[in-house]
Amino acid sequence: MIKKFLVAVLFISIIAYGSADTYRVTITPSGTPACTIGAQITAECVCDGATYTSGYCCSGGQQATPCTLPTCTDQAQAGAQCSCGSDTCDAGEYCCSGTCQAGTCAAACTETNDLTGDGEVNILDLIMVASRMGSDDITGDPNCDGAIDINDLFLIVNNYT
Ligand SMILES: [Ca+2]
Ligand SMILES: [Ca+2]
Repeated sequence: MIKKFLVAVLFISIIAYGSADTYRVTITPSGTPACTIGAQITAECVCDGATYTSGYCCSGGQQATPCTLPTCTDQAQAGAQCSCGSDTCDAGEYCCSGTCQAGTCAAACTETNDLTGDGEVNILDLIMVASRMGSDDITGDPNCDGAIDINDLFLIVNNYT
């Protein structure tokens, strides 16, 4: 009876394994989930082949102290905890020139009437402003005051090349 059951299980396992790749998930034979590498262990998980409930799961295995954090990509959202200059960003935060913040890094506004950067102030720059009127899109803000308004249009017109 047990033998038949085991054969059946084996048979089903082979079929499931061979036919449905999508069912394959990263779990260990015991069913314990794998720890997130680089993260603090808050629930039972498997790190480098062993099960832990505390400490940190680092690339070299579990340890009591925090792992050496990877360096964040500057001006980008952190996918996992990382080092941003002297600051440490959590996953989801943005690393902006050495400081972590919740929102996207503010792009620097450069005062210029040549918004398109083609060396001329012409209809294309006027369109850049006109199409962004009323917004706070700095790509259409020649005087960098944070508002795209009639003054910006005049700036372009008055500096037309
Ligand atoms: Ca231009
Ligand atoms: Ca403006």
